[in-house]
Amino acid sequence: MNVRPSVPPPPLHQVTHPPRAEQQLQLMGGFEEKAYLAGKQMKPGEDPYREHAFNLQESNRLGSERAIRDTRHYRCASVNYDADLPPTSVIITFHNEARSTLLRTIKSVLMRSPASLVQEIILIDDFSSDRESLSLIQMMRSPPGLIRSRVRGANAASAPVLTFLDSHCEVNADWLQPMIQRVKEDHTRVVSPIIDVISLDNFAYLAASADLRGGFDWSLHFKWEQIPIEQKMARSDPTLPIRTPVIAGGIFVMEKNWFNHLGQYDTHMDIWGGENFELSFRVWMCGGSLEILPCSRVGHVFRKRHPYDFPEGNALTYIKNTRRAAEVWMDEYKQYYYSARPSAQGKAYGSIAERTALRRKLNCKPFRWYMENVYPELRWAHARTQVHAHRCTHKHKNTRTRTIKHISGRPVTLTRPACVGSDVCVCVCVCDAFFRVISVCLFPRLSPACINTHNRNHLYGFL
Ligand SMILES: [Mn+2]
Repeated sequence: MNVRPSVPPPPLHQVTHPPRAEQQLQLMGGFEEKAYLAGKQMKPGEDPYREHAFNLQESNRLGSERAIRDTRHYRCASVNYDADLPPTSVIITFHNEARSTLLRTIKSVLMRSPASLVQEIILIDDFSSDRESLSLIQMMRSPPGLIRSRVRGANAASAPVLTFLDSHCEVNADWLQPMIQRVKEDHTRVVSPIIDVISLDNFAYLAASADLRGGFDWSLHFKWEQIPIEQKMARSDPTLPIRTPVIAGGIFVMEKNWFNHLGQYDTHMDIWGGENFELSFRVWMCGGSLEILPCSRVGHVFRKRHPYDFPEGNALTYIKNTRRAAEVWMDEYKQYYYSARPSAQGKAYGSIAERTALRRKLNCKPFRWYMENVYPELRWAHARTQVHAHRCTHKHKNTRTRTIKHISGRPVTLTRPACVGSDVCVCVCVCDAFFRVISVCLFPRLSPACINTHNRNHLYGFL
């Protein structure tokens, strides 16, 4: 998951949630928490960030239960949910997780979920080097990688709804009901909470903005972005769901049958990364939808580096996985991915035959439909990406035309009709969806013709 920009906590009334429902903690039976935590201690003088890329000393100091601020909009507290919501299996995959963060994740689920909704918590140990069993609710070891671990957990789940949760989280008040309600109303919805920020330094719980959704650029780099202004203006009720083109991927709720029907995950993806794009494209294009629910909040420790060992290196794994997503789902638009990530061209990505067969079987819509209906804003980003990524700027001096190497590898001739009269112009090629050069922009002098070109660029979200 990526770093989510946080905002200063709003001046809400300090509603905290002390441990409640003692009977839930009995689920943990005779679990010896003290012994478990004491079983792996930091060595004196050890760098507290070394092993987990967050401040382990702070995490250990906090204990397994703590009160956190209720970061929801105040109107969320008065939303009603059905009394007969279906139960869920909470699937937590972890890889070399610190014991204190993992335990806090589990206990926050037990403390802040209605007992009737949590049928089980399934812990999947994703090949950790700390092999001591937690002997908690249900625990399995898995072949390496987040993606395969999730599939393992989903296959083991006995409840009709799956809740995937990261292993360094703290769920907030009533986090589960809004998500299960939406899935109950329409089983094709895949929903996620607003992901609050737990500081990796001092473990402060910070409210994230409620105006963000998941987006990406053509290199398939995930980013949080503002909801488009028209949608924001149309939101009369802050408790309503936010449609999102992609989910961050670490925390979401989905019906189990729908998860299986849509083909679970692409298990030929390695370790970590890119699976959220593959899942998001698949959900949208094959008849479902993705939402962020503002009345559900889950805190997550956002880290700056991975604790995973990537056998092939972090970047190569990401490229292989995203290349698989692009090849299977992006149709002719995959060329933008390759132009934004030229190094992906030669990278082996394995066979995608099974996944393309799945796409045919499910009769999924083309990526063009996704672009037009789910993420039209990506087109705007597109021109910008190309120009920045490929430096097709060129000084024009006194020649009328100039041939440059285009991102597609083909030579492109830039003409400068608007440039007549200027001594020095910088020309920028901007390309449309089919790599046709659609304009040439000029600086620093803006003749009337140049201004037209400038406006045209503006139309494409460039400049
Ligand atoms: Mn995480």
